[in-house]
Amino acid sequence: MSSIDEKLQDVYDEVLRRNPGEAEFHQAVREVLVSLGPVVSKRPEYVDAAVIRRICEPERQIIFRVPWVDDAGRVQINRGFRVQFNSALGPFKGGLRFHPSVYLGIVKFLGFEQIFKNSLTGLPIGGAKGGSDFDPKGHSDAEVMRFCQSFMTELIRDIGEYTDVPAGDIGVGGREIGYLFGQYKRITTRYESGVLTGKGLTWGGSQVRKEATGYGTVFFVSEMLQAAGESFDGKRVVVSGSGNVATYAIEKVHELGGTVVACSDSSGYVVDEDGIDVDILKEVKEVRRGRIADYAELRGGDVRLGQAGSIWDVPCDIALPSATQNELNGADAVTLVKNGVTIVAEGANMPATPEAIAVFDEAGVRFAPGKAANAGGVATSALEMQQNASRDSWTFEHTEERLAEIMRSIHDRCAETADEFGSPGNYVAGANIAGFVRVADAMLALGVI
Ligand code: NDP
Ligand code: 2IT
Repeated sequence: MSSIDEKLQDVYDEVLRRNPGEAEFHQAVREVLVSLGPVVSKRPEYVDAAVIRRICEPERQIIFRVPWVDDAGRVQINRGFRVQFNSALGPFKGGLRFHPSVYLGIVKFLGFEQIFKNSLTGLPIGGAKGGSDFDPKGHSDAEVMRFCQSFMTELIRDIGEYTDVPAGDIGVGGREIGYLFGQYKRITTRYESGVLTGKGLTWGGSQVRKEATGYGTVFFVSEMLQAAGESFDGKRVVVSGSGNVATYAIEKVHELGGTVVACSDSSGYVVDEDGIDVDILKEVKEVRRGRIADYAELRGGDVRLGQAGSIWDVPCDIALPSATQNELNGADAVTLVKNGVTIVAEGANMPATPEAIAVFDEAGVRFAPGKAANAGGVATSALEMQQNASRDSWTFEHTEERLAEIMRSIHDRCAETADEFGSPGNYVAGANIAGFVRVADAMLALGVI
């Protein structure tokens, strides 16, 4: 794995010292610092004005108690977080994750990634992330509603259309955003649509936001293919996860002529050689809130349910890890390479470990990092904010075309920046540098704040 430039080593040491025990945050910072070596050689002012040190320290971190009453009348306590990382480019923007694994280190890694991702979109949005260790799985709608109302009752002090605009992430979809927005509206007595994105279409949401992250990831891969004179036609694709990002990535791969032969959840994976049936997947996941085994049962036929090994054992041309961080390790990467993978693009945030990325680099596999490949979700959130601000709503076709354009421009900017800084074909370097420079220049202009 590559190393950190000596001019930046003390920045990284300081991050380790100030944020003990936050392994995912360290990993995310390290990856960006490794890419910035060639930038600080050309632009020493980023080091002199402590821009990089400042970018590694969140502007504000909020941790709060979330008490709620379950269906049996017992009091439950969860912990809520919002890390407002950087607002040089616009109001803080980023999702909320509800999952039992959530702690400060996860929220910080996601918030840090969000700064550069949001910058890459070219839209005026800063970076943030939040969430809770609450697990919506296994709770009734009424419990989820009471939890969301309690969560918003605290979070409300720190968000707003011009300050911080949350959205969904793992465990937070349309249902949760609805309960959160309802409570915000009730307490403020204002219909301030622009305070949250990912809203339903009848109450301020945007067309294509639900589909945007998965579709955007596939548009990004389509650009990578086109750059090499290829297309999705006839490609065998594996997508991990079966949530929001995975479902719509599968849908778009099929529209573009590829076949997704496997997907998963935390209980296992399914292999469907005829192509995953997206209608059945939606029925299982969006309607029944079921497990991946239910897909195999509903679909019938030759669908294989994999519980041993991993989804990365399934041979494919293109892999789209779209579940969670560090779900694809070095050994998985070796298997994928042995089975002939040519492109890996991250639908999830940081799903490939540094060891896996090194294996792909070594083997000449084209690799797209999440902060570029999955930026379509937050980009369409910014389009939702535009529609809310102008009290307008656009058609599906127009919004999807805007998304496709944004993904094209992110792809091209990453490729051109990688060339400019001496790493042709390296989308990680291109994304980190292009994302960083836009934020860093804004921070220089705004002074030491
Ligand atoms: P969902 O909650 O809709 O789906 C998450 C999927 O990943 C589920 O299939 C889930 O399985 C699986 N998963 C989650 N945690 C784990 C785990 N610890 N181990 C194994 N499987 C796991 O979330 P999204 O689809 O929205 O998010 C997926 C990824 O994409 C995340 O990394 C997220 O940060 C990222 N992302 C999301 C965006 C969005 O707009 N929603 C935008 C950009 C990135 P199970 O149900 O069994 O837990
Ligand atoms: O990781 C992400 O980019 C998201 N979860 C979406 C954030 C957003 O504000 O739409």
